[in-house]
Amino acid sequence: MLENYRNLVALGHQVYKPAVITQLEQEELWTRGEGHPVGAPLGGRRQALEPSALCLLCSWNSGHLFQSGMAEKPVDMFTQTPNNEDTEKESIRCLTTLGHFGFECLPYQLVSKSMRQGFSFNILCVGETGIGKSTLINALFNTNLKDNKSSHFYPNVGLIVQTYDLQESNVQLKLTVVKTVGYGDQTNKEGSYQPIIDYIDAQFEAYLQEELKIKRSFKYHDTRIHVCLYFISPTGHSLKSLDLLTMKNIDRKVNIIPLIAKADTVSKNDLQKFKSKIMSELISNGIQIYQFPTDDETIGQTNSSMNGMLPFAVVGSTDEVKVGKRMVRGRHYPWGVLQVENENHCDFVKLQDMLLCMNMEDLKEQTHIHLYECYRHRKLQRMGFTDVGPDNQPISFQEIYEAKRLEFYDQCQREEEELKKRFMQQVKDREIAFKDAEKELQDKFEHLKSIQQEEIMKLEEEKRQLEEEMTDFSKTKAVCETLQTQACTNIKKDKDRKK
Ligand SMILES: Nc1nc2c(ncn2[C@@H]2O[C@H](COP(=O)(O)OP(=O)(O)OP(=O)(O)O)[C@@H](O)[C@H]2O)c(=O)[nH]1
Ligand SMILES: [Mg+2]
Repeated sequence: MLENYRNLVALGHQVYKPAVITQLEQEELWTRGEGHPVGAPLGGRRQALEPSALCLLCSWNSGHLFQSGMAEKPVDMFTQTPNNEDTEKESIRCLTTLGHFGFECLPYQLVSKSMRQGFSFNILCVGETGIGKSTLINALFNTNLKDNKSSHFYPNVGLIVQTYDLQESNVQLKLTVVKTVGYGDQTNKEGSYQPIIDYIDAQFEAYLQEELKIKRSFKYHDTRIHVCLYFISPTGHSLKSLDLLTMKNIDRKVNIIPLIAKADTVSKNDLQKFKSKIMSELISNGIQIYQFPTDDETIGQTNSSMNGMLPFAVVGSTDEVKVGKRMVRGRHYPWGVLQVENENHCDFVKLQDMLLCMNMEDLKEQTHIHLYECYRHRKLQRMGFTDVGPDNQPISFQEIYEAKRLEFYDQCQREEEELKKRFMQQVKDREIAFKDAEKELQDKFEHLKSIQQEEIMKLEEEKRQLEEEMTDFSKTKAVCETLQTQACTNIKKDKDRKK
């Protein structure tokens, strides 16, 4: 990748000449005339060229770019080469080329573009509360980023995201620092790594969504995590189960650089043993940590030796301490001064060099081409996208879209049929249930009706009997009344007679 900073830097101090120039030099075709340098870019990096030489170069470029026959017979647009052989011999001067030509200057265009745009870098710091995360970041970037101390009483692990615009010389850096809060403070640490995973995935997802947008923003701030500095407690024993669990769960999502924090609290001998123990534990648990790339000629050897020194034992400090006549970054103890930037005292400088000076671009590249790619691959596959069809032949996005549309249409049809069937069945079941209920009600009605009929008949019988009784009673009453009247009449007659 041309944007690779290492390439740019490497090209910045390694000057290769295109083969054609070397050939031209050998053939001593260069002539020195009165012409001035033409189109010298980048602050004079390009040295004075003869017009005819430039013209030849132009022709050579044209021949390669457009496949024209011009290369065979270069046209000198600037000077006329004298025909007289003697004059030519006299005027021919051998020049060594001193600078860059044509496309060789491409990296400088990229450098100036990158300088204009600035760089961005995103760091995740995972470590227990108060382990020295903020101090180390401040020391690494030689700044004082505002940060508050966290409490040890958070119920869950959280993350704090802070973005800073830094400038060193004329290089601008947008630095995003994500730090854990409350990490390792809970009694139940089982899900402590989950917020970290969620955050990393969310940044991948945001990038993917931006990539899939029709109208993408070219000023998008990429927040994907480029490196995770994992702060290991300086116990001198071994990794804690939380360290293993977290690293195991995030190692396929982020470049992990393990650090032994507050390494000044461990003795030199213990530190060496601790480092070996940590590495063997990481290997036996199948945890992948970031390896500095060794395939680059310029930095491969240094990176390879640094890989053997992981995990870096770091000491952080924001204090300046006087050592002799110099002020150095360090920590002052009753027994002396620990110099943070002294390689005999700790691995701070190694970390700074590896992280910022030599491998920042590789970390970003690994994040983009491996870690993000894995996320993207899984996500798109889960969404049903694929690069090859069922017959293992390459398949276009359009074809996948069509196939998906048809599949979706079929699925909708199937589901509609299924729903219809289910609905009909439910209607039938309900109908049967209603009919059963209706029949039951009808039977009940008939039963009640018959009971009622019987009751009516009984009551009518009783009424008839009562009416008979009433009739009898009336008759008896009438007889009684008649008899009573007769008796009264007789008594009255007797009385009258007696008188
Ligand atoms: N001995 C020693 N102390 C350190 C080191 N780095 C930081 N400290 C001290 O440890 C304390 C906590 O440091 P911080 O950098 O605030 O730790 P932190 O991890 O950011 O803490 P939180 O953000 O609150 O979780 C401070 O008093 C630092 O001076 C170190 O390398 N060695
Ligand atoms: Mg802090």
